[in-house]
Amino acid sequence: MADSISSLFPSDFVWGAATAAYQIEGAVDADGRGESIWDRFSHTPGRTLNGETGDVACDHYHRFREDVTIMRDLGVEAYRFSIAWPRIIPDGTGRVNQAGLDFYDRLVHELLEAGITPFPTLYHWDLPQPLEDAGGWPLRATAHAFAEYAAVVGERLGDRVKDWWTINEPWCVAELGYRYGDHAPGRHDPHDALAASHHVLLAHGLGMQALRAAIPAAQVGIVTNHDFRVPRSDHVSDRRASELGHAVNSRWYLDPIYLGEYPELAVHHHRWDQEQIFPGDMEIISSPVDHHGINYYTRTIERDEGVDDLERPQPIVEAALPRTTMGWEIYPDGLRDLLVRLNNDYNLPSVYITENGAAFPDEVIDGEVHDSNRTEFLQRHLAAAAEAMNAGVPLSGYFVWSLMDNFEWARGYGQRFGLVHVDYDTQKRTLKDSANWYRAMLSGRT
Ligand code: IFM
Repeated sequence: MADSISSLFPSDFVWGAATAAYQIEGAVDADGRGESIWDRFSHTPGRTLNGETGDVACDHYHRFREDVTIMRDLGVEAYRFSIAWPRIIPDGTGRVNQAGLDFYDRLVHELLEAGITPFPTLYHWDLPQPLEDAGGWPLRATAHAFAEYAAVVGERLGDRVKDWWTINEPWCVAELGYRYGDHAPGRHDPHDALAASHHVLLAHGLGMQALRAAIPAAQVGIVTNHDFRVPRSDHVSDRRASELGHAVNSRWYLDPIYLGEYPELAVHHHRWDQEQIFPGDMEIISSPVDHHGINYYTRTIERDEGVDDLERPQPIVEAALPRTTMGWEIYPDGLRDLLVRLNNDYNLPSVYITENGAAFPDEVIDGEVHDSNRTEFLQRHLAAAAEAMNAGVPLSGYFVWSLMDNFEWARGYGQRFGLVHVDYDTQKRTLKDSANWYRAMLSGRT
């Protein structure tokens, strides 16, 4: 089975693993790092499970060499990690902290020595707290601060790093951070969420310009998250609800990038007056990306709550699929259908699946972790990805989320997504069976 999955993909397909800075690095006070919104949020009582924080996490800041060695031994070819803005520019703008840059320099060096291609993300949610104090993402100036930060990082690492992601999951930044308050900075303001979403997209566009100015050969793109929307029934009102969900969750970010405008359906739904859009913004946001990262975990079944159940036909989808410990249904077909739909709608550039994986209640027993559920999850999603590729989606690579267990944001350390188990008391890394499967699959490639 291991090598039959890899044989579904071409020989130049990129096989990777992914993490993010605040979820693994720890060392929040090391070498001049500034405070981020996640430091402030996780230290605020009641915000995260059991008050857990990323203060230590996987201590990757000090153990990155061991972690790169693990990746090399697994045969991982590419590593998607994120750079912590507060390590580089602790106040968000202005003074550059060379020691922060030095850390990523060492990491990139180690990766390249191991034959692993770095695919860094500039923003995976750890906004410098001083920028939030000044207004955060609802403020236009934050997008310009991001471009300044992108230029600094590009100039330092661009001689060795060619593949870049600007922003991870803009929906989460704007909606979880500013509308629902589940994530840092924990605000609840629909108006701010809309402003944040526009400024995050603007930051992406300005960040691309900055990276390209610093690195002529840069390949730059954005990473968006999508739960595949499925109508509960074939009833017209459910299908409408599903389209609205898709417009709010996915088109809100993809239409501006590929079509240069926000989707009217969702603009109307949000009653957004678009006052934050300045002349020229949409041209900046829609300047062509070199590649696109898609994060996929599950589906959402949409229904129109306004219609009496008795009026509708029977559901055409079963809602009782097995779930991960996140409570997310396991629905591999959604990955195929999502990729095919997005490619039809936008004629996508080179696509990477930049996150896909599952949290399960793993246990170390006699030094081993028997997570056949995770292996099966990955196999089924890879098979679905191959189907999408065969249907014409220009798929270039796949990154498992995640290389190792880590801090799952407001859900703390209870959710284990890793190929590698982390004992948070001892920092011992243990390869799970899924990691051994991934290695066997990669070694069987032709
Ligand atoms: O852990 C997160 C990651 O930071 C962003 N995408 C989803 C993952 C699982 O929730």
